[in-house]
Amino acid sequence: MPSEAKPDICVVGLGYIGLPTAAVIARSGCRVLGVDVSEHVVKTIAKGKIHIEEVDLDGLVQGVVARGTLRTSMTMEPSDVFVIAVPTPFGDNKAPDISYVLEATTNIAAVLKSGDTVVLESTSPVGTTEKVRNLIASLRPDLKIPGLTEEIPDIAIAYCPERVLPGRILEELTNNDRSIGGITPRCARKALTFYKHFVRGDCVTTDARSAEMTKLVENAYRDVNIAFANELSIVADKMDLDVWEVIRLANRHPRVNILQPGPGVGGHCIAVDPWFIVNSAPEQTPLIRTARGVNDGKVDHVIERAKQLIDKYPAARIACLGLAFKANIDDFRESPAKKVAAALARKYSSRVQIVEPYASELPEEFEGSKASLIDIDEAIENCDIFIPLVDHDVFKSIPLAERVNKLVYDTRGIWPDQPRIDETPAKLKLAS
Ligand code: SAJ
Repeated sequence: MPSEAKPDICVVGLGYIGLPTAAVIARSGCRVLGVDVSEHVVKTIAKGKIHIEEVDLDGLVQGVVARGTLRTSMTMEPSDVFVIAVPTPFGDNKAPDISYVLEATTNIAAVLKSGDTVVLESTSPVGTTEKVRNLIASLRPDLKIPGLTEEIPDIAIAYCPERVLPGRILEELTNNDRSIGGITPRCARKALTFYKHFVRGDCVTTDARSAEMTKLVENAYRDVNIAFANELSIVADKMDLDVWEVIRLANRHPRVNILQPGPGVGGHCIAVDPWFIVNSAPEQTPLIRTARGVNDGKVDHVIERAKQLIDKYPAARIACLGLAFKANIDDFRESPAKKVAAALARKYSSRVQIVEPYASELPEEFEGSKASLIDIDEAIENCDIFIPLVDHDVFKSIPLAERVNKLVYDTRGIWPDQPRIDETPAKLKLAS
């Protein structure tokens, strides 16, 4: 590749991170090939369409595909830079599974040439980038491999985690700072040159293991802090305190910033990544492990409290507000709201109605239940008990006048002006 020319890029894995990354790189003027094992994904994107929802992604993908800077394929092709953005799930034993990373590496190794850079972006246990390096070394003995040669290596290998927030991915892909961990300092510099094509934030170089750990630490930090808020909310329930009021007041301290309790922690990152640390150092991680337990346990606590309320009013119709794993997105993966709503739908059948403006039908968890998906106006008209599970803006904006006659179990604290349940006037037409 001539030094002044834009490199050709291959992004492996076109999911929630890979597709936006491929599109943003293509927008910067590089020619990008997106590779995925799913024919549906490859064909959808080739038509300029998208298979996931993310703010402004549809227009961007349509544009770069139309311009020809983003192509897709199920097969790897030679390129200058390879970005691996495939899933790293974990099994029932909470052990990370890096087989997709190794499979992608095997396919990349087949087309690697001297001068290429390989960057792993998938959230990975510490040491994975070295495994990628070792696999390439075993498959391509003809190449001089970083860290394994005394000479100048033929290729560069680095780890650079994404840290974008769903709902703000395009903005954060360009503006967030990046940690770039090289197998060697030279590898980090090569990867940095690549990221500078499309990242406006600071790109900070380090070693691969530190960069891997940084990603895990960021999400474990958030998980532990959310667990603190969730534990406080369980304590407040026991002590009959308003946790939102307590947190609001405590956060006026200049060095206190407690996060928000909720029905649990969802999504594919924060509820998963802490286990990668626990798995690597089980004896040294009681806090991180306990935080996971607190956040997972919050779902059951919310289900139990909801049942206690519902059981007092056998004729009441119940509206569960929200299924998404967090506000203002249509992502229902590992959503605590979905778990709570589905458990209530199983128990209370057609008494339960679901309001989720981001869903066109109920997810499979509701199969066999008699719950139905209704809109918020219908819920205001017909339902007696409101259980906000997601803090979507559309729910937050419901004025007190429209919910003053409802019994509310507010798991997200979206309506601070709502009368407490025990203050709710007995004007509800409920057979109790
Ligand atoms: N949540 C609370 N209370 C809070 C904040 C969040 O209950 O005060 C819940 C949310 O409702 C949701 C879950 O936690 O169920 C996770 O939401 P989130 O907004 O905290 O994070 P994600 O999963 O959307 O994205 C995280 C981000 N990591 C951090 O903020 C440290 C993002 O920057 C990462 O790129 C992303 O994980 C990832 O891909 O790893």
